[in-house]
Amino acid sequence: MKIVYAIVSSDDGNRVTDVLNENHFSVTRLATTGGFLKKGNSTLMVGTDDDKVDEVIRLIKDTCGKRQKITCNVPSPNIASISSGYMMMPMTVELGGATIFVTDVERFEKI
Ligand code: 2BA
Repeated sequence: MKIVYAIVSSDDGNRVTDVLNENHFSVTRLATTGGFLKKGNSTLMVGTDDDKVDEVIRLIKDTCGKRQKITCNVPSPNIASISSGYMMMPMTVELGGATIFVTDVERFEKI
């Protein structure tokens, strides 16, 4: 047996938990904080058979993989708008991604 730890963005935490549950994987989701950015993220713990680990990682990747989004909420530092101070500029930002650890489980019991 293995345990998969997946650190994902808080935005993706709900969705990936639902997807794993729908595919019959048990999940424990922890509210965690990244040590570098000090921002909230989610850590999922998924205990599963060795031969299911690749499926867990594929589901996480399909749901939380890195993707790009165009946002228009970024004020341009250079162009002052005549009416409201700043002009909003479209900008492409990268979302998602997951950091995954897989470890052996020495013993597993439900009592
Ligand atoms: P990622 O490498 O994608 O890491 C995202 C989050 O995953 C991290 O949040 C941390 O919570 C967890 N994580 C990543 N690698 C880990 C490991 N080896 N052990 C335990 N947890 C791990 P943050 O620590 O807030 O980092 C956010 C992003 O800042 C990182 O994205 C990376 O791009 C950057 N970063 C992290 N540490 C850095 C450092 N010392 N110098 C420069 N950039 C750093």
